[in-house]
Amino acid sequence: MKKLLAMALALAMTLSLAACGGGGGGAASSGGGAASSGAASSGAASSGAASSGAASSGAASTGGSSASSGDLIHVGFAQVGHESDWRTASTKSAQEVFSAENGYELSFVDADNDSAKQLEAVRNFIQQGMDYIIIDPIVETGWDAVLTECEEAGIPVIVIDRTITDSDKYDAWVGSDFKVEGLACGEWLKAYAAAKGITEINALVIEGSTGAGATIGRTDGFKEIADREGWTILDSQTGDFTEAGGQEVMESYCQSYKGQFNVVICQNDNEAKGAMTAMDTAGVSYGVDGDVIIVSFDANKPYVQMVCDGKLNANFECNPLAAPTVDEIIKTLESGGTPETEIYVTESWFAAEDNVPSITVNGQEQPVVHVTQDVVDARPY
Ligand code: GYE
Repeated sequence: MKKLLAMALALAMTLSLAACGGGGGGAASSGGGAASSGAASSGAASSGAASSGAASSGAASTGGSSASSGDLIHVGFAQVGHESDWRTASTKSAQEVFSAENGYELSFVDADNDSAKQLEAVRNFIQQGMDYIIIDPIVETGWDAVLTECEEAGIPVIVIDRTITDSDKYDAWVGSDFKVEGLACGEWLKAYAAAKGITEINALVIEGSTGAGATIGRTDGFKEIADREGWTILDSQTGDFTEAGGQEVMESYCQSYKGQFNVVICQNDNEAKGAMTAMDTAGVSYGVDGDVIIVSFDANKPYVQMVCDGKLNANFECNPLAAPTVDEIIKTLESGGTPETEIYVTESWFAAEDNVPSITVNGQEQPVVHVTQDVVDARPY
């Protein structure tokens, strides 16, 4: 029996060692399941069960047609923009779920990270008499007037992803607890540094877009742990959630803080990619074998692969697949029911090494997934 166990262990180790080297294959099934279940937030889970169906056209089609095309439910979606891989996954999921095949007609507007354009899109949706309006708010504030107009027009509003803090005139919100993501990042870093014998943290933060709920929550959460632990945050500047922004900020950090930093916190995957390019150019090594610990948020598949390959030390998931839950909310409203007003999507934390198996966030123990190729292969986006 013991021998069998040892053999199984050896096999598992071989598989997990070989795993991130590429290929991976479908042999080992351990680990894969852990990828999408996971600890993070409370509330209802929205897994990535997006149904298939023809994706409607890409960017910026406000759809001039009236809301009454047959029996289809006409939904207007005012999306943030197309700044990141996360955003692409969010848009794709919405286009798949709100398809004609599923009983919807989708009017999709890409607001190109421009708040004025996003407000105008919502006002156009009101004019067009949409049945439902979905908003992923670029910034947290400035919403009460237009949401009042939606209310007066009798159009239910569902907010996804980023939060609105200056109005409660919407029917439901589906998204992530961004502060928990920031706290998780801090708690993981604390445990990781302890495991590695690192006693001093000098961190650089590349923030997301200014005023966005995701930026505010991640910044506050990480800072709370940094303050508690007495870490130094050398600087914190916006990279606007883009690869180019991350690269630009990191280039200037590499000059200003040469030799002074040992941690880089990127508030999304695309910024992390840009930061890596800047560090490559500046001759700064990072990741599992490097001098600098680099972490990211979002955990899109290519970036979980980077964790697997040891280029990123950790990645804190933000699940972009809200659309299936919005579909459920609309069905509830259609049948005269009252949906839950706040629904948190399920998220996991991913690390390149297995030295921090779990962390405690807000008094709740949560697993940290050690990334193998199977974990990467099981990622839904
Ligand atoms: O992290 C980033 C995107 O609002 C949570 O926006 C979202 C953020 C996500 O551009 O990649």
